[in-house]
Amino acid sequence: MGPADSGKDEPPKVLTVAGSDSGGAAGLQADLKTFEALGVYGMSVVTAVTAQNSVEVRSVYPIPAESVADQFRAVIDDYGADAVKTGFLGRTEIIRKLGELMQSYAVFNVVVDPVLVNHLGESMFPETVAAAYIKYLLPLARLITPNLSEASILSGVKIRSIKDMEEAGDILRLMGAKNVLITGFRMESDVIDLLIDDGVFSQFRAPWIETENTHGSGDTVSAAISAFVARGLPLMDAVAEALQFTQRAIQRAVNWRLGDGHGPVGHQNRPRREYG
Ligand code: PXL
Repeated sequence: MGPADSGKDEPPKVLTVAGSDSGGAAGLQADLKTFEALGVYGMSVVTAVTAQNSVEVRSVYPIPAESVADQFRAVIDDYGADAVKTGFLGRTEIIRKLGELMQSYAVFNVVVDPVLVNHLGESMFPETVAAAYIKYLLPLARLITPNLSEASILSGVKIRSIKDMEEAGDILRLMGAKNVLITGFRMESDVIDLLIDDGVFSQFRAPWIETENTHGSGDTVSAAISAFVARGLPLMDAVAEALQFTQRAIQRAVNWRLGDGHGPVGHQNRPRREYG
C-alpha cells in the first residue's frame, strides 16, 4: 500500500532536482506538470536556469552548489520526500554534493535520469560529469533512466541492437546501478524500452509516434516513475504506467503547434479523478 492509499488525507511527496526550462517543456517544469497530473505533491530544487524555447537553448546559468544544497535541505528537513528524481545537474560539484546529501539524509526511491545529451544525442557536458554520475549517484539510485546515448556514454557500449542494449544494462549493473531503464530503441514502427529490475530483463514495446513534439518526454518518463513509486507501486508497475502516461502525453500533443521547433508534450492527459 502506498502513502496515497493509507487513509491519510495527504498526497505522496516527490522532489525533483533539475534545471529550469523557461519554455516549460523539459526540466523541472515537465516534472512538476507530471507530478500534478499524477496526483502527487511536487517540490523542486533548481540546479540551473536555462533560457530556451522549442527552437534553441540560448543560455544556461548554473546555480551555485551551496544554493542547491540549501534548497535540498530546506525541503527534506521539513516536507521530506517519498521519492526524489534528479534531472539536469550538469556539474561535478553539484553531483557530488547531492550524492553526499542523499546519503546523509538517507532518502529513498531515488530515480536518476542521467542527463548528458541534448535531444539530438549530442553531449552537453565534459566527460567528468558522466564520471561523477557513476561515482556519486549511480550507487544511490533505485533506478537510473538513461536514453540510448546516455547508456552508451556511461557503459562504453555502442548500442545498435537489443543485444547491445542488454549488454549496456549489464555493465551499468556491474558499475553499481541497482535497476536500469534504457529508453528509446527504434525498431521498425515501434520503440522499445528495456528494464532490468532485480536482474530480470523486460522489454516494453509501443508504437513509434511520428512527431516533432517530444521535447521533455525523457524527463516525463522518469518524473512519472518517481510519482508512481512514491504512490507505492512496485518498480515494474511504476515503469509500465509511466511509459503509458508518456505515450499518451506525446499523443495528446501530436497536433499542437506551440512554437516553431521541437514542441512540448501534453502532461494533463488523463481524467484527474483517476489519480485522486
Ligand atoms: O531533457 C533533458 C533536459 C532536462 N532539463 C533541462 C534541459 C534538458 C535538455 O536540454 O534543458 C533544463
